[in-house]
Amino acid sequence: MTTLRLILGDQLSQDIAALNDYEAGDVVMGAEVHDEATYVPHHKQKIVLIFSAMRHFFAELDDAGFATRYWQLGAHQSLFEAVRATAQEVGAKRIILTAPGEWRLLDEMETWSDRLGLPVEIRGDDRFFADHHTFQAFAAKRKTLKMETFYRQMRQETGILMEAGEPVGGTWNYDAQNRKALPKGAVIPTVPTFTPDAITQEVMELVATRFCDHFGTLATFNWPVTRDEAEQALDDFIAVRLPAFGDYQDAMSVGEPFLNHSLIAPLINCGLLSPREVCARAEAAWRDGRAPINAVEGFIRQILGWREFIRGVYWLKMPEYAESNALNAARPLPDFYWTGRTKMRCMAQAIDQTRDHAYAHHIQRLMVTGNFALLAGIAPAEIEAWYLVVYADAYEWVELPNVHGMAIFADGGVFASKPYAASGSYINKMSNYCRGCSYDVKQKTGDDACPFNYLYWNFLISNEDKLRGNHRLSMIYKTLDRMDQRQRESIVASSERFLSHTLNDDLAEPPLLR
Ligand code: FAD
Ligand code: DLZ
Ligand code: SF4
Repeated sequence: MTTLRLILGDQLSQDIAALNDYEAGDVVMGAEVHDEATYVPHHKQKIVLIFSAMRHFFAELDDAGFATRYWQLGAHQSLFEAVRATAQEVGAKRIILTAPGEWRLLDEMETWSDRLGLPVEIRGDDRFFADHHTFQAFAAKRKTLKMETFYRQMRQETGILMEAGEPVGGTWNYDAQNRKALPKGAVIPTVPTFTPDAITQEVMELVATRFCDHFGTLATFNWPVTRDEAEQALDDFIAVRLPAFGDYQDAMSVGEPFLNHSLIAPLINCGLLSPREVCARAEAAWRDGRAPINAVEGFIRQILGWREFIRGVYWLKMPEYAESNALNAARPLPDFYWTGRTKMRCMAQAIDQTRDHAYAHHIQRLMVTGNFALLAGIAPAEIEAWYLVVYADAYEWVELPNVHGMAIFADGGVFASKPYAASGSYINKMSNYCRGCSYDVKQKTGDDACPFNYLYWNFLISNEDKLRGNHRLSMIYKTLDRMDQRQRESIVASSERFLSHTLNDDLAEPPLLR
């Protein structure tokens, strides 16, 4: 009996559940399809990464002795069509696949068995530490969902950074040691270079032609596309950037897109690296004395804690989750999110590097582009679509809760106890962006003032009915209450002027002249 085993573009691992019991006579299939490449117009680099990694992965499967059927772009419009054609071609009697990461695709795949007239087995994705049942059980016992509580449970369950049932070093969380700005003259570590081989070059030409209207630069493509390259990227991070990862996790610096970050999210998310091996490598670096505990714990918390927790929230709350709009935000996305042409230097820096590398680190996503969207009241669907398009690591299961819940508080606080709103002083403290900015971070209102300053207070004023009752904001509202009427009026007037006029006219020079 021939079994057809489907591997999706973000399931590129030989350990994937769908391959577990592969036997002679089975066929493993993959397909580059137009529908997946365009359900949002992904950044060009993301499509190159996925298609090139898929082509390399299927070549590795061939070498390892699997029987495969691989379809390059153009053969089939959708995954369903590709599966139907392959099932007919090989005479498949059943189909096995690993559950997709996104709700829309699982919803569709659940119709496949009826439409194909064949049994379709959808297996849980055991690349994650926690299955859906574990997260549901965690959530069922609690009124509020806290990442830290879940993270501690995961530490206990996995034994990662644990000794005799206790956290190593006697503390669960070293976050307080992870908030340094970059010192003047700091030497920025380099990231390795991955030169596109013939396969990647061919895919780059395909993407440049077929998806020429998608966002992003291709000339700067530097993502690993094979398991070997992904391992090199991980080795390099552990040796070079992990030791100071904790210290500078929240720092931002002009012209420095990567700092001490790992750049592995696109690789874990598409299957080239496994979260288990990444955590094991980081823990080993601490145990061997090659990296301090604040770096290693901080890094492992992102993967074992945040990444698992965010996925748990997604599957717990979808599909209704995406529909909420707790702050009734409705403003269209400003054009400068695509062009980078704004005088706000922090925004221009984050957007320019996003265009050039399909990458921005967490604090840029949360406290710069996300914070601006929150303060300006950008409609959830518009800003979420942007995040899903522009990053090489973007898949809805991880993008949506991070944007909808963490950055713009559109879920009303499913897991964030208050909105991550901040004025320009936070960005000034954590970066050197403000020094060369056209706006003055010290001024609170007026045309020259940093827009984040007045928009921050305007946000609190305009959402007062929804936020004043939040006990974590009580001090802030007390400060607001102490402001005199003129100050409040000036904040509102500056905000109205900026949001209705300057927002779309505030054009800086084109990126090349900046
Ligand atoms: P590092 O800073 O080196 O962190 C290590 C790893 O921890 C990451 O590779 C990632 O796997 C994991 N991680 C860290 N924070 C989170 C988090 N909040 N949620 C899930 N995993 C996390 N991450 C994505 O993978 N895809 C997304 O589409 C995505 N969208 C985001 C949108 C917003 C508004 C915010 C605030 C965060 C988003 N993140 C997303 C989380 C995080 O910003 C990225 O994982 C990280 O910037 C990727 O860069 P890195 O690999 O260098 O991470
Ligand atoms: C992201 C992506 C892209 C761009 N293209 C494909 C593709 O052609 N074929 C495929 O199997 N997968 C692709 N993917 C990844 C899927 O979109 C991903 O599996 C779903 O979004 C679920 O996470
Ligand atoms: Fe951003 Fe304001 Fe600083 Fe300019 S002054 S870089 S707009 S925070």
